[in-house]
Amino acid sequence: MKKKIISMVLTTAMAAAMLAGCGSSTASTATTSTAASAATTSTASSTASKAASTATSTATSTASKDSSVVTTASGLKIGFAQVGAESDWRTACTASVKDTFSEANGFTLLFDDAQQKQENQITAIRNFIQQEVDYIVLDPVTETGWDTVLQEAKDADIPVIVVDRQVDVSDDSLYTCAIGSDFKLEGDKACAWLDAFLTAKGITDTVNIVDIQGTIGASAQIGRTQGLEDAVKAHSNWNLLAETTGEFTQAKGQEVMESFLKQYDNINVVYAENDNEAFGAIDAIKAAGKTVGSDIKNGQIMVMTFDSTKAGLTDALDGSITLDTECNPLYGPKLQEMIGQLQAGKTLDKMTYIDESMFSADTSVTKVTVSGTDYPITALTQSVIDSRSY
Ligand code: GYE
Repeated sequence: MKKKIISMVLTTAMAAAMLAGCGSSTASTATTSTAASAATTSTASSTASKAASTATSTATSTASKDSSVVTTASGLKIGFAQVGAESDWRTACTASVKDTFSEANGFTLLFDDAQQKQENQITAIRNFIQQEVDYIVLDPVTETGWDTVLQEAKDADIPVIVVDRQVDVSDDSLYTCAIGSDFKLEGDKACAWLDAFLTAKGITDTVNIVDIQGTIGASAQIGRTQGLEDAVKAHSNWNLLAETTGEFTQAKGQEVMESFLKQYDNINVVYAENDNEAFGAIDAIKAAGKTVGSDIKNGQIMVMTFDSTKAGLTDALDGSITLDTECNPLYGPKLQEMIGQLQAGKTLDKMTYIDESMFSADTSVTKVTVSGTDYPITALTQSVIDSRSY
């Protein structure tokens, strides 16, 4: 499935560095990005219903650099309902969670790979409830359809932490707290970059765009697609030719791109909603005898994408991908920190968004501005890629 073999197993030193980052502002070894950390947006507050009262763990509290209290919370049984193994991003996310909640760190982790099927995740959560886990961590395939099973978890008094993607439930007390990406912002930033890039290159003619969407109904798809659709509405020369899901996989991304290329001979920009779809799209473009790259005036097809895995950034360095908007999968240490805080009876923000960067080897745009905030574009070099752990 993967285009390139990349090391998903974190080295001991890297894992140690990540764990040492708990409670401080860095959970990633990447110099240009923080993983699950700094930028937090609070919409409401919550506490874990049973966390403080049933602290079966060895709750070792230490003061972190920013003087918040960090509890290691080892000794707990954690159920993790993972989406699947559809992408390099997902593999890195799984590795981060498994490394953090390892036996060596004193945890029992019940891990379930749902193969991108919500019904499998619902079954997994019911199994976690039966096994009386201390916490359920849910990375939901899609946003809707969680009310019943989350009510069951609540009735069993098991706190649920939603990670990466979000849930859309009628009663937000059905989960304790959430941490993830602001996917609409990712889409907005990518489109602000496209706007600035076209301006920098003096391109005012019609720009024909195709969108290879993620799994329909997943937060990552909803936000990224919405960002593009909003930008298309705001630009009279942006023409969205087609939108089709590539289900966040390389194989489906390739298939969708092949079909787009058969239907349209005027594609200028491919907006792939993750790296793996971009890899598939690049293969399809090359197989059709066309070239990928940023010179759209001269017939190249430009590929923009999301995730910024090492494999994605490697393609971005050679110009096959022109922009890669980061989405950071290293959630393990941050989840451990959050659980530790819940164990200590702390109140956590209901929603925490993580900070994310953007990467391009093309330096004609150095920053974009979205809703009054500036976001720098990191000029991609081999050392930027080498400094990343996924
Ligand atoms: O972009 C994609 C993965 O939910 C952010 O899911 C995640 C997305 C990520 O399959 O590669």
